Amino acid sequence: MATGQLFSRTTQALFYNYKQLPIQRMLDFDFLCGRELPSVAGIINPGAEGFQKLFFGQEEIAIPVHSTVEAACAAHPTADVFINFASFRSAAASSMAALKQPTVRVVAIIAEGVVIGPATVGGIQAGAFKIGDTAGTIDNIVACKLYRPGSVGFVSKSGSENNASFPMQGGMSNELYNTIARVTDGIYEGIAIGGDVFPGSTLSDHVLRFNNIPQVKMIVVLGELGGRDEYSLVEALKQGKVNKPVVAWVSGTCARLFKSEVQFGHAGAKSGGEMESAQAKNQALKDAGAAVPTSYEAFEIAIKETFEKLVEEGKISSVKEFTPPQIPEDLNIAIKSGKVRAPTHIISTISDDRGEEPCYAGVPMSSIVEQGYGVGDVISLLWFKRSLPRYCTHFIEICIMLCADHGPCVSGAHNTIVTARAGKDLVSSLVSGLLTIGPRFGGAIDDAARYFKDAYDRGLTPYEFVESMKKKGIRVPGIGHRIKRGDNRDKRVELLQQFAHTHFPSVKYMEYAVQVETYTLSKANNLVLNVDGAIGSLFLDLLAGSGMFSKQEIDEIVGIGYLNGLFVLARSIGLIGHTFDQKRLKQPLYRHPWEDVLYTK
Ligand code: Q5B
Repeated sequence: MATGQLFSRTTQALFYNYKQLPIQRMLDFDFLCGRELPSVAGIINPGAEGFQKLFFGQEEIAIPVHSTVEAACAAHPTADVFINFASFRSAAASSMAALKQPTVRVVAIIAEGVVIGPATVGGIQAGAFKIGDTAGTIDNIVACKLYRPGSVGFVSKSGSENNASFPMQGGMSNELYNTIARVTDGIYEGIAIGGDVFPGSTLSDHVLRFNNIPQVKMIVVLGELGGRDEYSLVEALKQGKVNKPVVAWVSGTCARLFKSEVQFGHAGAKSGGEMESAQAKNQALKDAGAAVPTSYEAFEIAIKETFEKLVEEGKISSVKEFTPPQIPEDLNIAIKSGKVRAPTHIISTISDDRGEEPCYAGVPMSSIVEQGYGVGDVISLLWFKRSLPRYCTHFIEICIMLCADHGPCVSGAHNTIVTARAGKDLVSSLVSGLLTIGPRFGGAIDDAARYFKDAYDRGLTPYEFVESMKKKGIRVPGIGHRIKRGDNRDKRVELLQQFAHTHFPSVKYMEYAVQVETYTLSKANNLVLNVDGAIGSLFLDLLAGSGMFSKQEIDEIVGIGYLNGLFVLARSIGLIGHTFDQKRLKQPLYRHPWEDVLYTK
């Protein structure tokens, strides 16, 4: 790299703090310039490791993420620029860590308010390398022809993109990039040193650097009131250290219109004493040989005249122009602006969390709370996509309460207990219990509803129904229990039946199930209507009697099999309880006793 050059087309940076947008803008700039190597080699995101996906043109690339500055520098020894997007709180520590690395040559600190060094928007070498958000949008970069090098070295104090508190300086780098592109062949390199009190580099540092870069034919300087930085440039000019034409302007001449000292946008930009005024500094630069206009408005003309003179003198030959490639637009932005349409990959009809508050089947959360909805209402919205009458949602809640647990000895609880005692977490313990729910245990509700409905709707007598099932070798779902008997009925079944008798308009399916039970009990004392059979038959009555479902919808609900969901949901409550119970009791690993196993050949 030539003396004075900070960057080249192969420069790579380490980027501190994961900021998707500025990194993507750097990569978009790379693509625009036709760089082959992405300018960001690695990202440092304290505490995180892995990769971040970003676009390089149309392709996605994975940029490595490191948790420390040291690890990033070790992994990318040729990345010699450190771009620090840390907050002002952590900017100092991370910058110091970078400065200690032998591989790091340039540190750009974006944070404002650190006083020493930072508050720069960055810098750019046209056609080669760009720091973060420098020069704004791709449209602006193209308009300013920053995708290919020109002949102007530009250094400013300000880099602020949109500094509302100091409109004279707000976005000044961008404005000057535009101005320079309009009246010259464009920027070779542009640097904003930052507006804090003690910048990491000075205006004259960069002017002297530009003086050594052969491609830079003229230098444009934009200073600002406050501080004495411009005087080191005055000295350099007086000592003849700069032999390229310098066009300079120190902004902030309006400060004299204010009666008291004024703090402009940057920490360093306050009017201070006479020496630090914009007028004094402009005069000193002029006296030292810089072209200094009489006002900011005349700055553009001064730049133009200086450039045209260099062209006349044959010191600038015409730039090789090329049309930069189009940066593919991000899909989300294109969709938002209505330019493209894209198919969705998921359809959802039950809930929506995009608005001000989440909605269940169109009912906002606030209504659910304010109108005193219960779990049954939420189930009716999310499962059945409608608000069911109160007796229906009450029935659902009773099902949930009655099926929440049935002691530690049933399949599900047993599995959960064994799993919890094996030291597994809540979800594993819960899931191992839930996995036992099926045709024999708790998961017979849907089949009970299917078979009872089919038999009843076809007008089969209980005898015909049970015997036809026997012929097919199928146990009647909803009938039979391991411990309940004809003379020891399941209380849960009785409670559900009582509720339905009181509140349901019709209980025809339940009555049919009871007739089936009467027949099966005549065969064996354990063949009672069990809790699955009671819920299955009663839910058929709810669906048919509530007037809220069409015949087709009822068939769909029974066909898909919604109703086992009631047992799964309910029993999760108990299984979670069993997990906590075992953990609370600090129960050791479960081992089944040998005595309880029949060992046989
Ligand atoms: N037999 C539940 O059987 C059980 C028959 C049948 C015709 C039937 C059995 C069954 C259908 C599925 C069902 C839900 C496996 C049950 C639940 C939740 C729970 C659990 C809890 C809780 C029980 C003896 C003789 C044999 C069989 C015949 C039995 N069931 N015939 N239709 N349905 N039911 N499940 O006691 O001639 O000797 O060969 O599969 O509805 O899971 O509390 O524990 O809240 O946690 O083991 O309530 O009924 O009887 O298999 O020895 O059979 O009866 O064919 O006849 P058992 P087995 P045979 S509620």
